[in-house]
Amino acid sequence: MPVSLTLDCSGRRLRLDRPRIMGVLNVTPDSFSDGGRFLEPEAAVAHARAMVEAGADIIDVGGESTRPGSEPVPFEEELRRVIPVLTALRAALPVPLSIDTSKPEVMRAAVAAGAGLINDVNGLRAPGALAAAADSAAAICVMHMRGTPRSMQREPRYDDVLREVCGFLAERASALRGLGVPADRIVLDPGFGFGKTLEHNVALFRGLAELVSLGYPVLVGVSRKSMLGAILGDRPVEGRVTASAVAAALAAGYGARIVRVHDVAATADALAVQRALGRTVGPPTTGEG
Ligand code: 7PM
Repeated sequence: MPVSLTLDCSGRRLRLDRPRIMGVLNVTPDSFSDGGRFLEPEAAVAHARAMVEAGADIIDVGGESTRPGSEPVPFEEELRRVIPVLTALRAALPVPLSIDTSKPEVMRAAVAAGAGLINDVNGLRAPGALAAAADSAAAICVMHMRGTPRSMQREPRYDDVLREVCGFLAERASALRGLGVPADRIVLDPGFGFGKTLEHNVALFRGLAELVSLGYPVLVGVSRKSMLGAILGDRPVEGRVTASAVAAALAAGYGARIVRVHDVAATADALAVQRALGRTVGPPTTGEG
């Protein structure tokens, strides 16, 4: 099987020979993690710059809250939030930028403004999203979510969560490949916390190697999530930094190639220790062959 050590982000190659850090930059007014402090482009750039200095390899810009139960934001509002920030980041920072969106209009405008990665928590299920992503030159992270942010935590049920999530992601990757997207533009993400109970999240995390074996780079986002709060006995979000860093290192040990995190410095330390002392993870593979 041919091996791709890089992710093609609109012609800019991100090496995946070691796990990479995606720093989260929320530009929503209601984000649970930052309280919407980064709505102004200058504040957003300052925060992103600090994340890059702490070791972030990608900055993920999100303008729509995906909080469980949240209402969708009209695309015009999402554009108003993210485009000025992407434009400012593009001019200020050397790293690839990611756009966290499910809307085809936002994907196209964000890519035109310099985003090199489309991060869709809805797995490209919105009408037009698959085509918008495929038509771009950007890398695409396809995430699994059961239902919609509004409905996803209503009694999630699976017969076999690992099989269902891997099956969904494999099908989405095939759909992209069928539209001409090469394997080195595709990333898969099991979507921790999106329509999953703690038990489902644990089964997915412990089964990450199975998702990795599909042959695409895997992204893991567990930073500050309630599954970590639950493991620590209902620990509030401010007390989840250490758990998030440990989980990032464990994910890397299972073969994840990108970790999406809020606390970049702690994650960088955890990944450095994993790399020095943890089990060796082989090169990432493409889905080719
Ligand atoms: C409220 C609830 C606000 C949940 C934010 C969140 C992921 C993501 C998010 C992920 C990928 C968060 C989530 N999570 N994109 N976007 N993977 N690819 O905790 O796990 O940041 S939003």
